[in-house]
Amino acid sequence: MDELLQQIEAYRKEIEEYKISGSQQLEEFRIKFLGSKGLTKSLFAEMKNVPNEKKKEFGQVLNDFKQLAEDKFENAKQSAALSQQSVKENLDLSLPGDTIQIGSRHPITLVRNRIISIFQRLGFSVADGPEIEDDWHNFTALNLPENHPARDMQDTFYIHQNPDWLLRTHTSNVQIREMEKGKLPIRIICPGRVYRNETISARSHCFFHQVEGLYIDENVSFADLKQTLYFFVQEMFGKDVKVRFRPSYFPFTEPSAEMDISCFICGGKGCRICKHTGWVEILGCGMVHPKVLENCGIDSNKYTGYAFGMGIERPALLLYDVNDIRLFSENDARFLKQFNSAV
Ligand code: 2NL
Repeated sequence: MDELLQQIEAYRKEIEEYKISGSQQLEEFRIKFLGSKGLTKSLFAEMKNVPNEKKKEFGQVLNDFKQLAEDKFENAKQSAALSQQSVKENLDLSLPGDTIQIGSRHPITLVRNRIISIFQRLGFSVADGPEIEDDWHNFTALNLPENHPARDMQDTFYIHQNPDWLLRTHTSNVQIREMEKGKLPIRIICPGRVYRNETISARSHCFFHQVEGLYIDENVSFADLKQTLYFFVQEMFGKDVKVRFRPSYFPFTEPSAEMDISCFICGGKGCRICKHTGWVEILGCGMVHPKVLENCGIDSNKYTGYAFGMGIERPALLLYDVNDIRLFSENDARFLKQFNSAV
């Protein structure tokens, strides 16, 4: 009996150390340990020679042994099947993986980021605010009179009446909220999406993007505004580009101006883009109206400031030679993947 147990122990070791690679070795293993003339079978045959009182103990040892041999066989069979499968499917695991499609930035994002980074270099920080706004922050605080056409239901998307909630028509609401916080000086740039109830066409949409800027401190002058915007234009459109300011009117600035740049397509000679004038209008600006400052709790005798606002779509159309504003919001991958910049 002891001899038999020692023999079994030796077989156990042999099984544990047995290297099975390939189907031939697998079959050899099966015949040797699990076959009808195999070791397991002959060990079980020894049962009849074991004394009755030891039969139970010996049976247990035999069963464990058989289990060990079967587990080894099943595991080896499975891994053989797996490697055979990869051979069958012609899998070459050394090949490089499929390339991952890297997305591209949206053209509006590209232009917005360029505008932002130029102003950040001048000390402006980016401010953000809600797209759903109340009447005060979008209109009243900005000195927009009660009868102003922008307040008309036809011009603005109202979401709720009394109290009036609407989709902001410009990002000035962010600047109003910043001024209301009462921390001065303020030097911010406010990019964002704005909404106007306009008929959608190749040239205009009911939502578009804007960047507005605001600088408030003691002794801020129109000269500061001009110099800042001139720097911006040179960085954005090139060193040769000229600017001109034309008097204009906005209820929230006084004086107000419209800024044109010399056409960067034709260099000012006149082309289709500048309608043969040599100039392209790109933004509106002015000194913040004292009433707007007072509406936000700022002492207009002590502080002055300038503000400006520009659309992003128009320069994006010009810079990328796109002929239809609707392409920016159609999500057509064939259009979008042409802008493969990582900036
Ligand atoms: C345009 C003109 C402009 C402003 C926006 C502004 C904001 C505050 C106070 C005063 Cl809180 N002004 N913003 C000023 C002048 C012009 O935008 O044509 N934008 C596309």
